[in-house]
Amino acid sequence: MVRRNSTPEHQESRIDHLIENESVHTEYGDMTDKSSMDRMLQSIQPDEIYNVAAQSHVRISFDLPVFTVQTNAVGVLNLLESYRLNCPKAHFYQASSSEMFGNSIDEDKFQRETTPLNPTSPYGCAKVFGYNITRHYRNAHKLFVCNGILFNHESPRRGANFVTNKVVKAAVRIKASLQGKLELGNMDGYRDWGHSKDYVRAMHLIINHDKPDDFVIATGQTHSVRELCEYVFGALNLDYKDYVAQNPKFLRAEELKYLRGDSSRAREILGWSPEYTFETLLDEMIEHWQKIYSNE
Ligand code: G4F
Repeated sequence: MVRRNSTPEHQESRIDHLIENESVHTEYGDMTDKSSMDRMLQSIQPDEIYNVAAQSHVRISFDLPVFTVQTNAVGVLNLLESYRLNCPKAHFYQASSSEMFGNSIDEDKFQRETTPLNPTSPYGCAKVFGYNITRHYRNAHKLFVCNGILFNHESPRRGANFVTNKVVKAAVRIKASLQGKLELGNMDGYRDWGHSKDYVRAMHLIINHDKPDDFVIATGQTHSVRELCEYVFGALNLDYKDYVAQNPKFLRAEELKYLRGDSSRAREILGWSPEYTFETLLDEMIEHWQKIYSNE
């Protein structure tokens, strides 16, 4: 499902290669327009529904709180209702998020399926509603619906206003003398960063498990934004301290300080484990931007 965009070239640009070989078919729809989902689900009668639609940028959710809630919370309810009424035999996956934990941490310094939800952003609050309404539809209507509680997942395809790709792109440009400095927000936040390929594999395992359930997906390792800068600039033989400055415009009204996920249940029950590490993920992203700038 794709949203209408005033520049049609941008509509499907990131999946052009799939559309060209006809392995993907798209339809116009919008999470705030239930009629668009009714039309699609009635005619397609899907086996699996993955809801990964969201206003997914946490800092921007402070600027667009109402839109974020309409899309990330009410949008989930729209889709669940349309699914319940049009194709209730399908399996349904909801993209829940580690942002829902906010600053809640278990005593052993991990977050897991039983950790209380205590969100610190409009995005996190909306995701908590999406998570709870999904569980409610499972209990009340006996539908096959599940939540993946995914920690941060990245790849070269990540938008460049998220911190991993922002840092990698800037460091490669600085190395090539195309840029002088990099401005960031809070450098002392910790995140558990994994690779999107590993996490999408987990989504498929969750939706195909023999019973509907909720699973945390995470690497179990955590690093600060400062450590991320140290690694990326270091890989290019640069010292991040010479180039990185703080700009308050990238700070958040409330910061989420520390994420580290315990994905033991997914590992034991689904047999999932990540193939990428923090280092191999970042190496792949560095190589991606180096290729782009060496061509230019
Ligand atoms: O890359 P980020 O913007 O990701 P964030 O906020 O953790 O959210 C991502 O992960 C969530 C899962 O936990 C998803 F649900 C969500 O959709 C999204 O994919 O920021 C990561 C960290 C934060 O601590 C932030 O404060 O980087 C810090 N940061 C420091 N300077 C920055 C910047 N983040 C961004 N985007 N831009 C900066 O300049």
